[in-house]
Amino acid sequence: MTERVEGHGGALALAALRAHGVREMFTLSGGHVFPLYDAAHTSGFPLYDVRHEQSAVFAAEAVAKLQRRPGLAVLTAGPGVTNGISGLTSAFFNASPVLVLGGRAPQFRWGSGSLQEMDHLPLVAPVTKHAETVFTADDIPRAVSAALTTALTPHRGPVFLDFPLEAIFSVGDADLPAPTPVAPVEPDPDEVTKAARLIAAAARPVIIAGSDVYAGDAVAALREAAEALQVPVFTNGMGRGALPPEHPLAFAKARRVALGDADVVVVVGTPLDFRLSFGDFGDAAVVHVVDAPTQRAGHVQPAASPAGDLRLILSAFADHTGDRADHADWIERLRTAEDAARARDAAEMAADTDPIRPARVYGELRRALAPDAITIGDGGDFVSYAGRYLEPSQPGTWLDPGPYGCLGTGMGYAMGARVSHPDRQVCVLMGDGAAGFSLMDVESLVRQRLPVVIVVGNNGIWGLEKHPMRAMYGYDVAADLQPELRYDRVVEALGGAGETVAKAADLRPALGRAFDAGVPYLVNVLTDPADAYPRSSNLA
Ligand SMILES: Cc1ncc(C[n+]2csc(CCOP(=O)(O)OP(=O)(O)O)c2C)c(N)n1
Ligand SMILES: [Mg+2]
Repeated sequence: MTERVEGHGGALALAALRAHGVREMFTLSGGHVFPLYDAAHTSGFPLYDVRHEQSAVFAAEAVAKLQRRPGLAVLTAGPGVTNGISGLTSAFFNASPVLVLGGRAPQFRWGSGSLQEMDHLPLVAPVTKHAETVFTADDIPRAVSAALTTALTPHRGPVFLDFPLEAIFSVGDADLPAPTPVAPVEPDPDEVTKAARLIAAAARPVIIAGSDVYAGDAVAALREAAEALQVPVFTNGMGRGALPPEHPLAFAKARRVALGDADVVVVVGTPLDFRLSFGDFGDAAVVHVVDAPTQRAGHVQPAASPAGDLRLILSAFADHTGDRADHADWIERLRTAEDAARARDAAEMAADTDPIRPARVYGELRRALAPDAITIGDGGDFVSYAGRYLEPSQPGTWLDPGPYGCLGTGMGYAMGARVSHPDRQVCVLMGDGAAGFSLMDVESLVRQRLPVVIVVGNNGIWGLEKHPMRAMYGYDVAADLQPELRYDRVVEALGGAGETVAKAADLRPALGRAFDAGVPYLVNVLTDPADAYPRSSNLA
């Protein structure tokens, strides 16, 4: 059944967007996209605006990541689109179903030098699953509908359309294509059985579950597989919290022992990239479970690599009926390592030092955060500490920038998170360096009544760069920021509130005030610049 729609290009686009479950747009004003605003305004479709296009795309990405539905950013022609490219690229690396709609200079005088005239497609094509210029109003519903289906089809990712001025401003009519449900990709059963046998027969297996497990709604299937085969589970990205921290198979801190001694490492729904030593786990056999054949690693030869719907693959693992090795001793060994590391972490999180150590900030935050709080990391070392000390207890609550590692996601992700979950705590953990990329968008949050808590780890440096540079050269340049800068006053000036905390004992009451404030609130924590997150190399 198709529905007939008519109106200007903006109205036609919005009809298709609504049909696909898009529920809001993030944007920064530009005349080239006015018809989309007109359609939203006249039909009561929520529209949020920002102070830099990167925040619009990051907000759309947060919606896509958290709600597993398409997120929409509308960017004006030329500089609007180019300012959104880091966001699009992040969405591409994160497999986030984001749609960016761009304005575009008029086609009828293309090449004559119209305002903001440039061809966006060559720029966005490498970081999108699909990029297209839609030349007539009549064609817009088809193009929007097809683009969204592409974005939602595993392996998911961003898509881009732009509309020349005359296409979006002119009136047309078209059939509104009914959204086609994305059919699950059937995995090759032989490859699934091969993988299941390997895991079941292993003496010391480990599962590492990543973002696609959450994105693919495979959290329950992951748990079934882990429980049925008795395999310890570690997580990263949006996979964090997939097993609650108290689950007997949930591990976070025993990773070194686990990956060092495992004989089979099962990586599910995340690439074999630098975060996982490029898939090199010594003598261990690797099973790489991916949501689409395109995601199989080209640089390693896994022992098995089933590709397809993660729910189907993990459920098949759970149903495996062949021989199974007993993993009780292995699990016990990892639990001992986990408990020892946890005790060390607990001591660090209680540290009463002056200046404050980041660990203590997280010790206090663990008390202040509700189990369903959304936490967002935007920064260097300060966020690495967050990854270590904060343990999401539910999946879909932890937003990091992903493998592209782009600083500046903070306020955009915060906006997307607040819009997605109006009743939950939203807390951004920010380096002082990272704050410079997006803090002006506190103004957008204040104006649109979207309260969030921002905790800045203010060490006065680009810590994740300064420490390695000193280690490498014996000196550093371009790595200092103003010490003890009052980022809380920036937020106050923008209509929010905040305070600076210099003593560990003051953290708890400050966080209490922040979560009660009802406006964007920045807790500016002066942390120790000597504190460097222990890592082998940040270039690895
Ligand atoms: C857009 C972007 N620019 C530069 C970098 C390189 N970079 C990674 S971490 C980092 C330092 C971050 O400093 P800060 O936010 O203050 O956190 P800290 O490490 O001091 O805790 C930089 C510059 C990046 N990842 N993204
Ligand atoms: Mg810093």
